[in-house]
Amino acid sequence: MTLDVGVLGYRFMGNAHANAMARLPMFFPDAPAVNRSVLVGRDESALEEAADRFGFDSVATDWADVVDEVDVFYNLGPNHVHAEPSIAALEAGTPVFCEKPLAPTLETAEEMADAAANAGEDVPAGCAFNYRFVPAIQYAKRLLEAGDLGEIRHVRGRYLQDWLVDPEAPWSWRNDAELAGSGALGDLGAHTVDLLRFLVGDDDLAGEIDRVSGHLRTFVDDRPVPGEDDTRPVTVDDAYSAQVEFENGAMGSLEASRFATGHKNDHTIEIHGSEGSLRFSLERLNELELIRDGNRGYETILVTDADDPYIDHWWPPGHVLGWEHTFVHENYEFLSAVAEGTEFEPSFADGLAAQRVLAAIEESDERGEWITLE
Ligand code: SOE
Repeated sequence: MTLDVGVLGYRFMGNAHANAMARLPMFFPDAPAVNRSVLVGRDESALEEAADRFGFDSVATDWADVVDEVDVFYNLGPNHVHAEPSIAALEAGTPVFCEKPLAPTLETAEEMADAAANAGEDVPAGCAFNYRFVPAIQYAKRLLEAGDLGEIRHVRGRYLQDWLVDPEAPWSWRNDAELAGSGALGDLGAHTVDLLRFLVGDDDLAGEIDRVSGHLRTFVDDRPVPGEDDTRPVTVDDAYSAQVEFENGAMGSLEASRFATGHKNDHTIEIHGSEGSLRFSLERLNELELIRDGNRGYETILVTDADDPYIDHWWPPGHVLGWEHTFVHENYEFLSAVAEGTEFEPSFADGLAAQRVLAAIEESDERGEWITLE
């Protein structure tokens, strides 16, 4: 069986997912066969060029012509186009893989999760939180599930970038509340919240995030519009921080910024339990730092052994993996779920759960008080 895939979006994420699909037959021969069937976008000439480069058979300028014609629909467009095409695809019984954050607002995320629930369990609806598929993160999850860190007390997550530190950096949809929903909070904080839910969200670890106290800040209010002699207002946050409390009482602190000078894509997670600690940084994604067995300092584990998650598909031990491999792994899992008609995680329900935390952080900032999640 070959799955005909339709993909909306042909820029950064379109490139990353098309690359992943192209790698599957070579490195994951048990993955379902995939035909990169149709690439969807608005600018026809840019679309044609991308389709040629990414290996798609055809292009379309209207997603409505595509969602019920393909076996799988990927929604990799900007946040404000996540809801309508994804819901239409699910209503047509077409499985959907949608980029994060699930939606610009909590309300639209709820509508998307409802559409996924109505489509049924054999129509997977996945939210593309790719960092769950870093081998070192999956290794960390195994340790946590085995109870190696004991009772979870502290959880820290920060995601630092610096591409807006220059006040002359151009305005884009990512700076607009209508188009993006939020700024660093949704774009980067969504990844952190999802990773923490993945790692410690089980009831016998820390559980879900229960209440939050958030702080958002915009440092530069207007930015130049590319190709125009004008500026546009920035209506989203440039940075956020939050204190959170988990169901089991564990304390968390979260942070993300687009103004962290010198940090390009630095996502760091730290967890302290009664028996040990762990630390992960995306800048050293093949490594996991661990304190166990009463050690007084961190030991560094290189997560590239044959029996480490996903590594047997790639290279011999020590031959490190990179950022793009996370997309191959998530595409493998998602497309396998589609072929088998089984559930996939992270699902739209996971996307919605992350969105609830983000919305509470925003509400807390507005109201100046802790918010308890419902
Ligand atoms: C933003 O700069 C961005 O591209 C995010 O949108 C991605 O989700 C993240 O993985 C890298 O940074």
